[in-house]
Amino acid sequence: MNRIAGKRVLITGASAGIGEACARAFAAQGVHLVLTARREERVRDLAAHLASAHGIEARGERLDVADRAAVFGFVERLEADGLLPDILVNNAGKARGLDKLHEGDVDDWEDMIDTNVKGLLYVSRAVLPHMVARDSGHVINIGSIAGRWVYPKGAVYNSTKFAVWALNEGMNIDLLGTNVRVSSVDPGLVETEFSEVRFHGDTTRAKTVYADTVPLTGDDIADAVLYVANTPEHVDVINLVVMPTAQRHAMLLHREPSSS
Ligand code: 8X3
Repeated sequence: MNRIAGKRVLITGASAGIGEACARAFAAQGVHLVLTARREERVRDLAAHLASAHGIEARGERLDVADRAAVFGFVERLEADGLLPDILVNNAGKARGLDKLHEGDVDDWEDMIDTNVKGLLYVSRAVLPHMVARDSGHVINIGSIAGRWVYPKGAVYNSTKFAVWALNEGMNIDLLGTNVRVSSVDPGLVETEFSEVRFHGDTTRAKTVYADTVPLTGDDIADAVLYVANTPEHVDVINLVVMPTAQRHAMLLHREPSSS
């Protein structure tokens, strides 16, 4: 049963990976789109393509979620244009670097904290009051298994995803008594641009992360996000952890070289 056709979803970080897969999945269900990313051309092209392919309304706009003034200005414009979302997918996020804490690059830390924590907060703070006023809406935070288990050299990225876990729980607590739902979808290993970004464009190193195993795809996570979004209003999926069959813990990944 499709309970979301005709609703509007705002997806941050929608130019690639999980965000792009979510955009395609929602569009296929007849959900109108507001797509944002720093790569403006990609979200504009994706929005135009999905609008014509699925007969939905779709807007693609440049937005850096870490830019506080831009986020609040953007949501004000959505309100003025009658485009406030019923569903918010807080997807924009990144890892930068994989280092022992005492050797870490402070610029990498700032980048992760600004996007993964402050960016998610800005977008949520701008959108949630409208959902509370309507007594309806759904925030879906893309967390990570990195927010459940700390792994070597990941302390700062882990901390940002532990923060997402806490914010997801805190938003739920603060919204008790309303019909506004808050969920997190927490992926394990997903093959996207994630590792290329983490390793500052080193594609060879990025490929080794996914070598000889079967990671999740962005589409696998989009499936989970759609499931969460499509539950009836009296159901609130608080956390949904999704991992590859080849991974059972952040530190336990099965690799098996193929014979070909
Ligand atoms: C992505 C999952 O374990 O590669 O957030 O950090 S992991």
